[in-house]
Amino acid sequence: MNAYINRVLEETKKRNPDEPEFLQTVEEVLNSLETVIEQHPEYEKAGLLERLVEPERVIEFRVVWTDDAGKVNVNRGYRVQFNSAIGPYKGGLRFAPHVNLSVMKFLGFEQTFKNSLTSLPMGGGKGGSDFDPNGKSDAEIMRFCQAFMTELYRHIGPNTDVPAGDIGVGGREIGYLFGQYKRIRGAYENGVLTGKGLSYGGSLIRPEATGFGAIYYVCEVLKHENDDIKGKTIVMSGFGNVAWGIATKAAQLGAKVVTLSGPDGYCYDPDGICTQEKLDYMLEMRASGRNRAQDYADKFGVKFVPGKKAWEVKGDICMPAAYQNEIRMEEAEQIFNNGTKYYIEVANMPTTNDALYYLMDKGLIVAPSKAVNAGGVATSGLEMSQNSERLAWKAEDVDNQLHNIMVNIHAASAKAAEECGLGYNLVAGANLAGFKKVADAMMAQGLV
Ligand code: 2IT
Repeated sequence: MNAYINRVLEETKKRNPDEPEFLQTVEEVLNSLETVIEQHPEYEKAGLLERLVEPERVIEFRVVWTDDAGKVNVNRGYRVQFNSAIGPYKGGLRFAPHVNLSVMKFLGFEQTFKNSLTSLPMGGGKGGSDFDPNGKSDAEIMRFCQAFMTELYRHIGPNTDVPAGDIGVGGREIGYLFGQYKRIRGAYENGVLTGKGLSYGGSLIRPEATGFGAIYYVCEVLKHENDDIKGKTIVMSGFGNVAWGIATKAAQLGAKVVTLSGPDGYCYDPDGICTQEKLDYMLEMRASGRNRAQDYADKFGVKFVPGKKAWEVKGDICMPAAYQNEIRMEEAEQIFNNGTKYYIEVANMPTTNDALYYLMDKGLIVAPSKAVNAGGVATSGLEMSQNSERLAWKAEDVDNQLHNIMVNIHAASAKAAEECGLGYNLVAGANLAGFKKVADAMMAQGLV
């Protein structure tokens, strides 16, 4: 291992002892950069990696809101403004009990590389709160969003930092957040948030974009392997917005997603989540706030396996689309033993590093989330363009651009790895390709 990378890794560990998720992603990314760091000794002189792993700014704030019973509640809000070398900070807001500084920083760091990969001018940021939206009334969600934005508004703007949704933050929450931002700012700046409703500046295809983009990326991988998506069986986790987009596009292309999962267990639907009724029901399940996968099995009379993960089911393609670190060594071994050929990460960092390297060593084709799920933020970038033009593009035009972006991300990643002598290594390739633009911009802008 390169001495400079090693030193930065050691220093990062020392400075952030309580941030395991953040250290995990830093390790994974820096491990890929050896060749390029050796080719550019000027990076070390400029302290490039030390700067890259330190967020430009971390904001933590108190969020006070009153629940329907009149009880006062306090949550912690975050916005990590990680890197603005190539554009305003851009990245989602996550509302979930597992949110903490380590999770926010890992997501912000990943976002920096992901956004660079899209080829659009967006820096990396992430935010959220340890607020749990499950089981909350609509009025409670609104009051929480208003309280959250009452602090956040002073840190964001269409040219500064543009948040969006993530786990626990969908169209409804973005609406409440935007309403409060507009009220406080006293100006109609709809470019401040993406994932908006169509009536106030949202983009067609944004809700579908992450899942559609993931399947477009899968198609590029299959093309590279002289294979075809038609007839493929996909084993997937999660049942949120991203999972819905995956199932929808897979069904359109003649593949079938046979599982979905939640905190309660997984459903196995051998016919595939292919009909409009099933796909629509996924959206209902998410909107219900019950956070229960079993509802799908009850509704369609398919098997539900309580307390288990879907990875015991055999399929051609595995697509974890739930949350971070759901694939550890045990699940990775199961996926390998099932004869899976393609392991396509979708959720941000769904795989522990040991499990990730294990699957690569075992010869599976492994695709990293920061490339596979980049269609979501890319389409947010397209929403920003429409807002600044004061125009709304047709669905077909947005979808075509999304498709092109995903084709380019795959091609750029494959090429970057190939050029470093790593072969068809999409994991290293995404890191290398994402790094290049950010590094060039940071070098050009001096010591900031
Ligand atoms: O993880 C992600 O890329 C997102 N949650 C979407 C971010 C965005 O700004 O659309």
